[in-house]
Amino acid sequence: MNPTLDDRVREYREFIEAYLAELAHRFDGEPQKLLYDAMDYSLLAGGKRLRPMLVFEFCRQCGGDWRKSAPFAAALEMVHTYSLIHDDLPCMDNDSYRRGRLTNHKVYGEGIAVLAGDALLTDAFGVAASIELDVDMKLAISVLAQNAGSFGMVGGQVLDILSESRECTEREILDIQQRKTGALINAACVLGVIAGGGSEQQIAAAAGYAGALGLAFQIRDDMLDVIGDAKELGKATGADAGKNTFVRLYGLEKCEELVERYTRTAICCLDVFTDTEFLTALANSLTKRTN
Ligand code: GRG
Repeated sequence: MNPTLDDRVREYREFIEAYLAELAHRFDGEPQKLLYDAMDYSLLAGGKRLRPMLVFEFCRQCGGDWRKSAPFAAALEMVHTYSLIHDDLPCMDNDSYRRGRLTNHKVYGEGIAVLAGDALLTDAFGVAASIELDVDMKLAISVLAQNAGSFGMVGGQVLDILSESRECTEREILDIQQRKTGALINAACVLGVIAGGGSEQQIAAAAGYAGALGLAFQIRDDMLDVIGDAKELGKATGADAGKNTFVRLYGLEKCEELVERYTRTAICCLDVFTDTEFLTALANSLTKRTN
């Protein structure tokens, strides 16, 4: 990215970190403090904050005050963090490290980790509803619910579990990953447009960008499980060996080509926006990401 774009990434990241940290202290006096500690342990552990950045930038592209879209950005990061906590549980992937630190259940135990995930998911809707913009809230809540729930991310996780013992077809893997990873990226882009008061045409364009970007992002994720560095990733590598990944389906070389191709497709969807430099550079930067 060029220096101006780096500055914007830094600005977005600093803003969402401060916003999440402020949310974290709202209930300091409550007796269920342990639950808040567990939620904050994972929510404030960093991460790329890709989904908040997409909310902010799409809001800005539609002429909105991006800072005011923070409740949507935070809600998405809360849903995303819940999914990571649950995904790491012994009954799911049974992982020990995430975002460079011990997984939630390793520190707080399984019961509290499940509940921390539940609370992050539920509280996310309350945070989203606190937005002080004149938005179509019915549409916004349904976008968040559809992408996070049975039709989206959780549905994708179920399809993944159901296909564990067999080799999936290309269509099946695409479907699983569009739900598991793509759905929240879709929610981020579309909620950004909604926050910015964008048109239906802009919602469709944001969804197109998100669909292709989500696939490029997941293919790169599968590659990093093979070629990445655990320290840089903040989690174990090789965890997906034998699973239905894009690397198993296509091999590393074709995966690299596909990341480039889906990234180009994503960028082509941006025509309806006037200033596409940041979203273009963001998509391009993800093709070579190492964490
Ligand atoms: C209710 C048990 C239960 C599960 C909920 C866990 C779950 C449903 C779905 C799993 C979804 C999942 C973890 C998909 C993987 C998505 C993905 C690529 C995550 C990594 O995202 P990054 O790289 O992470 O943006 P950071 O840490 O940078 O935010």
